[in-house]
Amino acid sequence: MTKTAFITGATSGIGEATAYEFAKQGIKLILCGRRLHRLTTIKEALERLTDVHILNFDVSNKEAVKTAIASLPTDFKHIDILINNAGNAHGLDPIHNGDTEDWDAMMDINVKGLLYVSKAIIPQMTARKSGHIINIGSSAGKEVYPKGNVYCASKHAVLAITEGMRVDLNSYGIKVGAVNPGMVETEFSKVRFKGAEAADKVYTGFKALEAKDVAEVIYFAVSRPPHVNIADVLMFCTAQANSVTVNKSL
Ligand code: NDP
Ligand code: 8X3
Repeated sequence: MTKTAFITGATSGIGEATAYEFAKQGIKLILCGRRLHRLTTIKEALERLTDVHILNFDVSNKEAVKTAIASLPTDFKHIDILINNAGNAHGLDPIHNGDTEDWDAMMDINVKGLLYVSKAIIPQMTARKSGHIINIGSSAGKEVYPKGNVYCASKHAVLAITEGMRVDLNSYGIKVGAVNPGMVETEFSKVRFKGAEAADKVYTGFKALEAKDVAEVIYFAVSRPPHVNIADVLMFCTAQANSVTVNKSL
């Protein structure tokens, strides 16, 4: 039977690449994000491959999340796969200089947004005793690097929530896992540095992961047989060994 996937943050980077990867495999898609024009363009491109519905909302707005998910048409209401991907880093500052607006954005989007979306979708999975949730964490959820403070905290929270979900949803047969990439060349650094020049330098001198590399791992996880759950993946580009060790001489 054709499966339906709900992907947050599908307007760019890892979420968009995952939408393409899933579409190639004929998975029906519900694509979410705040930039409507991007959603529309991606829907037009992917509709040749699969059925696509778009939802334009901010994951950090609790009411908007509920309204958007309640508005799904009948043929998109049954969600088999949830990819909680929406999120970003905002700023890269030592803790004593951090901007509270950035802190709010990261906790509201990366942590609370993930919870709001999950809360709206999990009840149908528990009712059916099936489903698959993949949360996009980060290497920043496994270690803390200088100036990463609150972003790292938000991704540590994503990992704790993932483990909590896996435990609480265990008796319902729902698969829960996390995919945790290191540096991926997407719009991520443009958002982190608010479009400033520093963003251009982040991926120079080495070959970072591409969004597609992560999307392929996500598809691998969702395409395992029913008895297999990929619980946790940490992936780096070859040049990266951990958050602070990147070989730029390869
Ligand atoms: P991008 O900036 O390319 O994509 C971020 C996506 O999240 C966009 O589609 C954006 O859509 C969406 N988004 C951001 N804020 C909100 C919001 N408030 N409501 C709804 N959607 C939102 O970055 P990536 O693809 O790299 O990031 C995707 C995920 O991967 C994030 O969780 C990030 O933390 C994680 N990650 C990224 C790494 C990297 O190095 N790039 C490494 C490890 C993890 P829109 O603006 O249209 O709303
Ligand atoms: C993104 C990877 O190293 O910029 O989560 O935090 S990093």
